[in-house]
Amino acid sequence: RPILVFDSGIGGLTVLREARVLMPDRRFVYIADDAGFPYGDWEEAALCERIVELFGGLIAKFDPEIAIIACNTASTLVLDDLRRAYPGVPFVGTVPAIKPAAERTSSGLVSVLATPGTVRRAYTRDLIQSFASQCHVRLVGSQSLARLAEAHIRGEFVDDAEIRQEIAPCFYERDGKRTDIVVLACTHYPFLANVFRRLAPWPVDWLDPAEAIARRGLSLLKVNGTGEEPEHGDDFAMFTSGNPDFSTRRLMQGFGLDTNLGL
Ligand code: DGN
Repeated sequence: RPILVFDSGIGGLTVLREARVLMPDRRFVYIADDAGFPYGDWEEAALCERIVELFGGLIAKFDPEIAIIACNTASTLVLDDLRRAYPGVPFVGTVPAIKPAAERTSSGLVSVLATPGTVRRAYTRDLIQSFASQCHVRLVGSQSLARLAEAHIRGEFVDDAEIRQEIAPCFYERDGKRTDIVVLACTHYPFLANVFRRLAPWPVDWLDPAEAIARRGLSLLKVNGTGEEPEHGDDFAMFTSGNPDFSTRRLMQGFGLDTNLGL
């Protein structure tokens, strides 16, 4: 039974990357809901309904051992509904790494860079209240960064000025102190981490939760380390709800992925 990794686009590949390192004996099925991309602008009830319905088909088709929702915008909204609808499947969510950021910050000034959807969620506010009440947390919702990350990974030109403008609100000062941690709270953003580092007005810790998510997945497996690795080529496949254009295909092929459109 495979491990299912789900995102609205290619962002979840940043989690898949870590998951494959930690679980080399497993087969992975990567699902990109390209037809629904971007998730940041969706109305909550409609997005919830879409994802729960999509999973009905995915579970019937793949019978996954576990499912990793490698998307903050989806996880902060639908995890409870998914668990209720499909109690036989262990779900791992990806939610903003606010708790680790609060534990790690020295200045007490943290930013959370996410999609507008994740920034709006009650779930995100609750995380701040529960785990970061002693810090100052600024939520920064970007309309365009997920799209820019997709363009960047396809090798298209991405304007530095546009990215600089999107990350600028993450950097702020108070009482002579300044932001020292920015949480990457959208799985697309680690693809741009080097660009962020280059354009940042001062160095900060860019917190990527991918490895922690993969570790959580590993902890949910019934049998760990069968000792048998799947044949190369059978170790993962990628499916999209959209219609991958040439460059997306090329990207998938670059990752050694099967561009099967059977959704
Ligand atoms: N990668 C997704 C996330 O982590 O929130 C969302 C990207 C998008 O659909 N805008």
